[in-house]
Amino acid sequence: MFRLLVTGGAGFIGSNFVHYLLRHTDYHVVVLDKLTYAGNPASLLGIPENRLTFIQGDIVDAELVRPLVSSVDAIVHYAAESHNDNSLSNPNPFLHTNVIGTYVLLEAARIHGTRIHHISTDEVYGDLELDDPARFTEATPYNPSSPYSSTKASSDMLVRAWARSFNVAATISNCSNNYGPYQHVEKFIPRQITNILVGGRPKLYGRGQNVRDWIYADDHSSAVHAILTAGRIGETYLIGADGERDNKSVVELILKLMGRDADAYDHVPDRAGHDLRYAIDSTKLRHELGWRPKYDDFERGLSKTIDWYRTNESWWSASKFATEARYGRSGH
Ligand code: NAD
Ligand code: TDX
Repeated sequence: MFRLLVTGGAGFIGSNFVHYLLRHTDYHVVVLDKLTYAGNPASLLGIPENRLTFIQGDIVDAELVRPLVSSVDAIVHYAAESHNDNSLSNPNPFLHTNVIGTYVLLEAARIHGTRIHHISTDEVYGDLELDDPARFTEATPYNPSSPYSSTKASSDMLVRAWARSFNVAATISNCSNNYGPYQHVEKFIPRQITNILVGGRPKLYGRGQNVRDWIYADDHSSAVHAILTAGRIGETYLIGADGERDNKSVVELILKLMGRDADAYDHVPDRAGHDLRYAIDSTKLRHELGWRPKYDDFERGLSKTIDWYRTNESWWSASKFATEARYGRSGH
């Protein structure tokens, strides 16, 4: 049986990927996750023991990582500190996990000759003007803005260097903004949905003109699996589903789908250094690997996501209070 190490498998996108593998493959998945505030073992409930081994640990711990890597056929590396706002208040864990953690995994992959797929973000390319006809491609120069995106850019550079200098069998994917079940309530879409569910109001940074390119998490998973199994070693693939929307429209759509007035939200101060627009051109992935997103209707995906938060309050309620207290202290 193919054994796959998934780092960060108790986080949002990692857990969606583990559920995807359960439905579409017969792999045995080994999840390595530190269970930071962002990791939730409840996201992996329902996965049978014969398909999943869960190990709580830090990817920076080389003594733990090396034997684990020697016991698997491949690695998909999701573990990261992932929230821009947190990186502005304390960059330190971002350096630890995103940079040193990736280095430790690459060294283990080099020593054991293990295939590794590295999960990255479109934010490494910086941002685009609202009226720029261009979108990010694999050839766009790196230009990260935040402590988060600069540590993700650093990790991508390490992967490229280990592939070239040590022939590590690596691929990289840079994906746009994900939404769907199991996303932490600190992030934009679940924050607004759960604010409404607890009787509060959505919070829009600045004027809400910033554009994000939304993809349903399950489509990200199918793309990663396609790259893992058929991608060319040493290559980078951009993943996106042509889902550009400005934040104000997204808040208004959430309010409409939840039966509230379209203007029932608050404006809060803007994020420092706030990237204006991200947009992905995923032609390479689509042409080379035949990948297509399944959830190309944002309103349908958003309705499914709202339903999920409505029916899974026990999954998110414990972290809601602490998250809003943190936002309250930063004025957001
Ligand atoms: P998340 O914050 O929901 O989950 C991160 C997971 O990593 C958590 O389970 C956490 O416990 C674990 N983790 C953190 N530090 C660790 C460490 N030192 N050792 C082991 N585990 C550790 O993040 P996410 O949104 O699911 O993002 C996953 C990956 O996808 C990240 O690499 C992120 O950069 C990338 N990405 C995210 C998005 C998005 O829209 N969320 C878009 C593109 C790329
Ligand atoms: O309450 C909010 N109000 C608001 O207007 C929050 C939390 C966010 N925003 C805005 C900021 C962004 O323009 O919404 C947009 C999305 O914000 P986030 O969910 O924090 O995502 P973003 O900063 O775009 O980064 C996300 O996509 C790329 C992920 O968190 C990253 O991990 C990924 O790399």
